[in-house]
Amino acid sequence: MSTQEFLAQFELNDTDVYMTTDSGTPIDESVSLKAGLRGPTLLEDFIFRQKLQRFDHERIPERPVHARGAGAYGVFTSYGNFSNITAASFLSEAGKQTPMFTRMSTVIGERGSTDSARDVHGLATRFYTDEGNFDIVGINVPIFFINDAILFPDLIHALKPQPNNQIPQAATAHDTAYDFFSQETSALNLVMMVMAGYGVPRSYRHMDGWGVHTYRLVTNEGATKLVKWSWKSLQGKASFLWEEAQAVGGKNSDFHRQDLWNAIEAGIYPEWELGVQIFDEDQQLAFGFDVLDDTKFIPEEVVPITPLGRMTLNANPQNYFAETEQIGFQPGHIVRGIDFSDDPVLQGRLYSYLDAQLNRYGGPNFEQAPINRPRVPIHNNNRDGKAQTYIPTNIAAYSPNTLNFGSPMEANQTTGKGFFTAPRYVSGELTRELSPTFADHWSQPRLVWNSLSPAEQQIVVNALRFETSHVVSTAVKQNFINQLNRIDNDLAVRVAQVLVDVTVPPPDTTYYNNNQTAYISIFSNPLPIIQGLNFGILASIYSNQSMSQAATLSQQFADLGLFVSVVAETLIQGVNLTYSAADAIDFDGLLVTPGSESIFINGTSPLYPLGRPLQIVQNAYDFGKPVGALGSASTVFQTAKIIDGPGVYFSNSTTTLLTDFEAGLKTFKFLDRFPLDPGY
Ligand code: HDD
Repeated sequence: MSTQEFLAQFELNDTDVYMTTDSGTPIDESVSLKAGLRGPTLLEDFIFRQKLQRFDHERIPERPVHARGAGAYGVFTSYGNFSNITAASFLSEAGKQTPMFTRMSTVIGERGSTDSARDVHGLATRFYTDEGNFDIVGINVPIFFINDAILFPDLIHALKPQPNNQIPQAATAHDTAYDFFSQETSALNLVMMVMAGYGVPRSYRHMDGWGVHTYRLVTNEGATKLVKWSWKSLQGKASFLWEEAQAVGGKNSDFHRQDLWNAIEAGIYPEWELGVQIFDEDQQLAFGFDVLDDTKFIPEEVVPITPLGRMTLNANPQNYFAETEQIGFQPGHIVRGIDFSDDPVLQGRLYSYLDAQLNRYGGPNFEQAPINRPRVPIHNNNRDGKAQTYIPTNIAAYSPNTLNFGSPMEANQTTGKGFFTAPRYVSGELTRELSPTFADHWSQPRLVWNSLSPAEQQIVVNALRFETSHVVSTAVKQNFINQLNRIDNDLAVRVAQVLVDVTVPPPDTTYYNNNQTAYISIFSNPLPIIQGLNFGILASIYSNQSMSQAATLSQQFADLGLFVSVVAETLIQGVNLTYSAADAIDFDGLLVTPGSESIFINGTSPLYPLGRPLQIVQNAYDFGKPVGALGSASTVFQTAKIIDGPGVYFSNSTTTLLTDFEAGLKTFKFLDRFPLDPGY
């Protein structure tokens, strides 16, 4: 059954029908029942009571973390038969397709917060396999903040808005967050990555995903390998600059949600490649750290990724609440052929997600919501509870039984294709402590720092200056600088420069190293494709030349697969965005048309805010985007004081501009525009 067919059985279609109560009685609910025309509303009015009561109960608790997100349906296609490494049925043959739902999210912000907040981003994927649901509940970086799940409430309490005033929303730039980061130093690795651009992805489509923990793959015969799950975006990785992310947050809180929705509606289906880093059971301590410590990643040079298949997101949900809000991912949704590791964070997550779903739904039958139902029948002795929607007919709701001929029968490794736990040796004295193999919190943040270009290192410095400048406590700032100094003395010195009330200790070289990996940098790698990026053509309705050029260019750029907006003063035919509404954040690149120059140079008109057209060009340049002009419109750039340089394109030929912009959009950000600290 296709996803569409499966969902169709739960859809409510309200076309050409009369209004009814929830119990099916046709009604008029547009006005309440009163005692007399001007009299009070009656308690008898069951229509009024039901309508209000249903409204009062519309909300369920938002997710305690990852409250804000967006999701879509898709399909997973296996590249081959991987039964040599796993018995998982969705990986059992080339071309095998499995329906999916994926939800992307920020972590800290509340349900109504902004998409572009600087944060780790969730990428939670559900495979509706023919042997049950399998969830990889991952994030866009290969590591986590903490290495013991018992610290999760501490982490989230420190990062969420402060308890006294609920400030700041969806931001780590405050005292409690940096107090935690400087005390629970396992978080430093992730903090470095978030500051290096992973915290502000250009869109959900432009981020990778990771399962983070070490998992096990198990074959039918019981042979095991350890793995790390990876999702590589086939759109490439791209990020905002921080100034841009803040502008996006103010102008369009729904930027990521809208980007995903628009791309899917336009048939530009985002894709990710699923892969695994595979290694042997006896390599758990072979990489210089413990693979059970989820604050460490295995560089891809050390263990390359083996591709397994491809996820294509190809359908938007029809109802945000029923589908995106009600999906309840759990790392404990696992299938035959996959197994857990002893990672203490994974172990804790196996409890917490089930508990969180129970709280959100108010009962145990949440797996019966259409979005949560497996696409295979379920059979067990779980019974009753709130909102049971099945009608179990077996009176022998226990095992073993004879009255139902022993059914449902227990399935195991040899019978019934059951899930089986791979044998793993566990032995030791009970102990409330972390393994010393988890103790190094500084070598990998150093590796991250080493792997960034000078321009990206400047991005990290600027980000940490921003964040720590918001910290009030001198002690917290000092503690954090001390920790940065254990990663890199230059980094500590540069961040401390703006703080003045702290001192940088002499270099603490204990963990300094020269290791690098080529896979961390976001900005050094061009995008493989530009389909689905936004492009602006700036025009003026007062110039025929401008409008006719805009029409031609609009078609040519749309042919590259871009979402093109022609911007002008009013929404006359051929214009789809006004200067009153447009902003540099609306475009990944923009082009000014000849004939429109005067509105950039004079910049005053009652039809748009003062100076807006020129401001759009200046901001686009300041946000590192490719910008350009056709023919005489290059004078606009002199007015904007933008000098010719990489990513600035002037030409009389539209063909040349098309080629330039195609390359420019792939480069995506021109970081050479931004000054480095003196000496770097
Ligand atoms: Fe979590 C949601 C990812 C550690 C407890 N988590 C949640 C979501 C993602 C992650 C993507 C949103 C799922 C969705 O879209 O509905 N979480 C992670 C990753 C972690 C991690 C990659 C570490 C590697 N999480 C973690 C720990 C705990 C939790 C250690 C608790 C011990 N996470 C939750 C939760 C949430 C959740 C409270 C909130 C709502 C939900 O589960 O369904 O249970």
